[in-house]
Amino acid sequence: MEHKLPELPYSLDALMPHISKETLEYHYGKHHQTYITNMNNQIKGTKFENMSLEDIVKNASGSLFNNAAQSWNHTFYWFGFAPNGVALSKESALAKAIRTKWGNFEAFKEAFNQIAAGTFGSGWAWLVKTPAGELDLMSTSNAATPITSDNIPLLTCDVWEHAYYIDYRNSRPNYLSNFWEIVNWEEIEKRFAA
Ligand code: MN3
Repeated sequence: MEHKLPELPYSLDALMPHISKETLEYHYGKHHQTYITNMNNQIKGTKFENMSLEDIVKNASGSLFNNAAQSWNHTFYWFGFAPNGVALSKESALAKAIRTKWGNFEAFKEAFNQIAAGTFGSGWAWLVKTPAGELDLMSTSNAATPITSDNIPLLTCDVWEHAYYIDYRNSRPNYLSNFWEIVNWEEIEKRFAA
């Protein structure tokens, strides 16, 4: 089975000015595509050939794990965005869960930013739902992903330099402050309710 780069639900210039068209061209069109191409080459003729992407991530190791997990992580990242973002509905179950855990939305954002800024080198910051149904934050290194754990990912921020170097150079904090402007909370709420 050939895995394909998923079509984005918005155009390549739709996340401007927070993420440029050039970043999308490289990050989605080249980096994400390369992970998928590498994975497709690596699964040919192996037991992984007809597995879903999630099953490959959960069963592979080494280089195949890295390419498959990066394929999955990037799709999850892109689908968490909408042009100019969609606000979190204050009375939603997710908004209530955020207030239960962090007191208010600003404190949650601050805690998430700390996890994202504190991720050393390349990795991902995650808001997850734990098996107890509570919210938590995680940082993963390189390609590592919560879908190999019992936690259900809800929102992620790619903190590899390739995610922000074109737009923000070395300033991960500037990228993070713009990240919040494009989060599609309607989608994150759906993931929380699923
Ligand atoms: Mn990336």
